[in-house]
Amino acid sequence: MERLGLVGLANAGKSSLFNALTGGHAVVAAHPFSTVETTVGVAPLPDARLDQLARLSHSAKVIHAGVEFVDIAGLVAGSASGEGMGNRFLAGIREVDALVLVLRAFHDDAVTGTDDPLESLETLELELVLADVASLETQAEKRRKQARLRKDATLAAEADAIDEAMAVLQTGVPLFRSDLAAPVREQLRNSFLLTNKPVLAVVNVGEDQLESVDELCAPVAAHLGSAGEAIGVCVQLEAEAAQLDPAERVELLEGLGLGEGVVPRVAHAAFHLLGLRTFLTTGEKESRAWTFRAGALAPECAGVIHSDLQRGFIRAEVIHWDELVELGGWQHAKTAGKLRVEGKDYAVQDGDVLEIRFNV
Ligand SMILES: Nc1nc2c(ncn2[C@@H]2O[C@H](COP(=O)(O)OP(=O)(O)OP(=O)(O)O)[C@@H](O)[C@H]2O)c(=O)[nH]1
Ligand SMILES: [Mg+2]
Repeated sequence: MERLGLVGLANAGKSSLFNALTGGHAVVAAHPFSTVETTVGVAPLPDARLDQLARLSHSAKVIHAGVEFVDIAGLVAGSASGEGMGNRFLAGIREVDALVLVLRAFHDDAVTGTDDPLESLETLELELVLADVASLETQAEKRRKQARLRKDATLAAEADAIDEAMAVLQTGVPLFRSDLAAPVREQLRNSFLLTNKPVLAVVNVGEDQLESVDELCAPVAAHLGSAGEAIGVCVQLEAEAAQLDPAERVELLEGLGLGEGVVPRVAHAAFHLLGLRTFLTTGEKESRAWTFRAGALAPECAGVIHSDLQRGFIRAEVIHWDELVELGGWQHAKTAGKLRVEGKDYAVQDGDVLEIRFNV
């Protein structure tokens, strides 16, 4: 399962965001480096489509998809060379598939550190870049030598990609914000770089800044450009809301004009950042969202439900969720001849409702 890492300077509110996302109880404290061990949790992926299907099918249970987050130790200027939690944060970041950069904007005299989100982003980028430069320095020569000894074109291409990456990193630009071509970034996969992962920024605003969220996010969004989106969240508020029961939570958030809160949007953006999609199944027993990798074919998706369904896959009956809702349910869709029959090479789409025919 792919994971996102929460990455940020000490006291940015990473653990608070983790708790808001997962309803968890990671240690939150006003002092820096309160997070020492990495904590893993699953954030539910709210899905209005699923709720509609469940009503339509009178499902006894509704099961949402989830996305995994890791709360990582905080970073300070100098982390790449071992300051603060140094290696701990580096190892934590290396193991995740995408990064959520948590940038503090809230003011609080009791909490040390900068409240300028762009400054935080620049510090973070620099530390990640320095760590990548250090790791490539040890890899470059080795890869070149291996390529020569084994007369291996793949290794030679990797060595070239390393040189290209190095040239970018040495200008202080992280790979996620560079114009390095996608195939080159793909060739760097074996180099396990920190800045070669997709990113998303969360700007952590205070309750008193709710009115100016857009202004606070703008410089971060401009800096990232097409590299990733910036979402403003009042993390502390939503972390507190996450501890309440659902009715109270909605009342609190709606009272502040936050709707269902911004955290579900973060979970969705994160899910997409990992290249993940959901297909749906619905019936009286349950309506459920299942996770698959964008581009996956029907048998692979069947295998997400159960390996037997993949092994014995015959065909899938498919309809997009909104059409199903419009037609008033599975039986109606069937009678109307609106269920498509798809075979082994059908690429499942986000929001498809499936029923798998199989035989083992
Ligand atoms: N006022 C205010 N305080 C916040 C907000 N978000 C987090 N905090 C406070 O900031 C401090 C740090 O929050 P944490 O969630 O522990 O931050 P962290 O990034 O996990 O910190 P480390 O693990 O120590 O690197 C805590 O005292 C939080 O209560 C916020 O939106 N507003
Ligand atoms: Mg923490």
